[in-house]
Amino acid sequence: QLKVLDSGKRGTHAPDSAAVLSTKDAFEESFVRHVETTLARNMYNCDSLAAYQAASNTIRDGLLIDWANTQQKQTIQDGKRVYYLSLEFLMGRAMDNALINLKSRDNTKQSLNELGFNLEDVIHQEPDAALGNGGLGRLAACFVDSLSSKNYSGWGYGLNYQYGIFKQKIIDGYQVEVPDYWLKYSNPWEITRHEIQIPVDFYGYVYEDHDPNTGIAKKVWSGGERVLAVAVDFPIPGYNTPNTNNLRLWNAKPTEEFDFTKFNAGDYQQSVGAQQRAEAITSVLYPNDNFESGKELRLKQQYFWVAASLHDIVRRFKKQHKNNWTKFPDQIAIQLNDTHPTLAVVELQRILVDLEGLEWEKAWSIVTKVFAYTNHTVLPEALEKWPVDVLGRLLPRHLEIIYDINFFFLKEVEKKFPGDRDVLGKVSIIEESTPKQIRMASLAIVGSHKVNGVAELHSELIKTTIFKDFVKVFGEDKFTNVTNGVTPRRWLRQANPLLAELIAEKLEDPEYDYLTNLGNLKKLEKFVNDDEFLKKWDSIKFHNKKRLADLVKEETGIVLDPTVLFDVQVKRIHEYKRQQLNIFAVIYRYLRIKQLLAEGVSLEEIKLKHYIPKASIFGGKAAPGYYMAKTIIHLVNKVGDVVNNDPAIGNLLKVVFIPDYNVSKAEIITPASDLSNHISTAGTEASGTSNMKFALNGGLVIGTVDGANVEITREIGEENIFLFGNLAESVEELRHKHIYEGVKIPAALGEVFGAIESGLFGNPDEYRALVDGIRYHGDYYLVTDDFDLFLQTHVKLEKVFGHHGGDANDSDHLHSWVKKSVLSVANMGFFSSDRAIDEYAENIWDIEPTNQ
Ligand code: CJB
Repeated sequence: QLKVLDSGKRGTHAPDSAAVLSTKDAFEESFVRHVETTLARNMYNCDSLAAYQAASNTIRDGLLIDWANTQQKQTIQDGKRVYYLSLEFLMGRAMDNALINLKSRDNTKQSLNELGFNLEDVIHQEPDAALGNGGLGRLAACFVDSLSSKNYSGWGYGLNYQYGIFKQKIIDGYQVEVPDYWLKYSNPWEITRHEIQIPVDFYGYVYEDHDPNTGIAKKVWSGGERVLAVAVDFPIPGYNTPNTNNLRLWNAKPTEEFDFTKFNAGDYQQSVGAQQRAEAITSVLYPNDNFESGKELRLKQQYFWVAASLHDIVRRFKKQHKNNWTKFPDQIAIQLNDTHPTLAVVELQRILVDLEGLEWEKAWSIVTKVFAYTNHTVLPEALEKWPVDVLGRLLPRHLEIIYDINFFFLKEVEKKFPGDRDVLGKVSIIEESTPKQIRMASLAIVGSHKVNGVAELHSELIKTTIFKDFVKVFGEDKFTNVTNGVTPRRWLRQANPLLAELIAEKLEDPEYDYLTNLGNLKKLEKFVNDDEFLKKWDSIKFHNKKRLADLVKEETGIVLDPTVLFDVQVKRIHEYKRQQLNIFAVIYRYLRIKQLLAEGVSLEEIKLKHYIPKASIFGGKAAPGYYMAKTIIHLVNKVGDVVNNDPAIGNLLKVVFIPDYNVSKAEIITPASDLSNHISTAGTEASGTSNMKFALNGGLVIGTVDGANVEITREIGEENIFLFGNLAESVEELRHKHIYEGVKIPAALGEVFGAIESGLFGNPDEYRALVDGIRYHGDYYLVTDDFDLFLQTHVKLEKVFGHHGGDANDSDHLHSWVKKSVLSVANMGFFSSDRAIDEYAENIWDIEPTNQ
């Protein structure tokens, strides 16, 4: 089968994607063919949606050629491959990204023009693939892009949810969730592999049997419910390389068995019940970020996904290497993206011991060489635990194996710390609570050879807090750091084409090679005193701000003046991310402006002496069950209603909540920000990745000393970022103080609370929990401790921004703010996800790029 390439006619196929995508004739011919055959329409009856479908099918044809060649090449080279297991892949739109990576954007744009379409309109027809909640899922999407772009052999494995993250509507200032049925039209980017169907079992029971040949006892898992996992593949093109990896997502389908007893008894509804239950497994993404709700269906999703993925991996291995199990860790690395796929550890042990007949120790030594685990949070509410009885009912054999893993592990710990009950209790995979629970992070650590955090500060924190007892047991070396990164293809070239072009020109890099060598950005530093360059840079920001103002107008009706400071906070809404701190500061600003006006100070004078004009722009979804986050959204919207409709304020202040923040909107918002907020309570944001995207697009950052802000500061220089707030090491003490001495409300914040309680933003009862949580319940996220520091930092940074007024000749603004913007971009090379993937490859996976 591997000889296909030189086996006569069977080996004749297009050499690469270029065949369909590099000339206008080829593109147009394929486009028309797809309109007429795939879509069964004609060119006279072809709207933008049909044009999108025909264009994407054409691009897909090209991608599939590269994809097939890549798979064949990787099989022949037979090198080690990494599998990235993630319950979320927040991919966004595929078309523009594919065109950029295949370097076919210009040709496609021209071809579409000739056919009477506009590329931008066509691109906008595509729904976002929103199979993720936020940072964790978007990181996975950046990582698969980098795996392909850096020529690694690396697949993603996940679930193909029918409903991705809900769409957010804002009605009367409240978040309303609407289902995201993203597969309304057929999805041209997915290829269903009907031939790859893997049975996955649940429930049932375990009995002991004896091997008829050896007489050795073995465990058999039997009975229960069977569901089929059907593979759906998404080709992932690399940038400027034919290397095209695979993202394989699973669909759950019923087996063909059908309950005829019930059917014959006339209960048709009941007889299809099992079928419906099967499909429910992959129907919806759980909409929580940094929170585990512990629902049984979620556990079912996890096992369904890891069982299908592992059987697929093992099947592929056996095809090439038979039962040569010692080779398994030389061929395969599996990365656990958070604890969600931790059952994979147990499942591989089960496959090797129960199905392949390996001895426990031998199997376990293979398992621990294969897996590595990434931790993304220290928040206790996000750490996964499953009640023993729930897991035992769903997966009886797995529960036994977990107990065995724990038994052997604790025996080793006991040897190292004889008689130390305390350590044993702390590292045990089983928490002796009522009910007993399985600690998934502990299982992931025990089953992996490396554990990493996602930014330096976070990786240090996990070693000294949540995992400190494991450091005692395994030593420091098992714990490492890989700072996150973002793909510059999407987050610079695609989101900000004008800036990407200016950079290419300055770097004398017409092929945009810097997009895979992001360190080259450093060369921008030498233009930092070139006024012409600074003006051009600033005019691109202005253009991007107009683009965002258009979006805001369309979505909310609010008119933004693009000359004012755009102050942005877009991310999931969470108390620890502290959107409340931001909106409280906005309220304070409004109250002060009103007061100055009341004292007879004119708007012009306020602008010159007190506050520069600005727009505070918010966006982000709250988990549907997260009351406090929803309250914050409501407050932002109500503050917007008051401020934006106050004729006395003019353009001095606007407050906007952009509904339904998603990847596509982020591509418009990110390049348009002057300033973005990354203001989590120190020690709570593991890394953050939007901070990287904003800085890479020339937006300055206001942030706490948290997550990747620390490394961004190191790279770009502390004079180019606005840091404030208490440090992670003070957090514990401040929380104690709040509890034992009471919370002290700073005067400015007191005024804000007063305004809220006066009913200025509607019924104050609506905000009671938010305000009282700070005033009476310990202010867990330290809003009171950082509020004045936040205000002071604003005074400082707004001086630097100056009275820009959109005037490209404002030399103060140019030589202060814009210069910082350039220096920030010039030093962001480190935060490419290519660098992150290279670090994983070298330090964790032990894989090399493939030959192209
Ligand atoms: N993260 O998005 C999530 N969801 C979780 O449940 C846990 C963590 C985020 O992961 C990102 C990627 O590593 C981090 O940048 C971010 O700080 C973290 O909150």
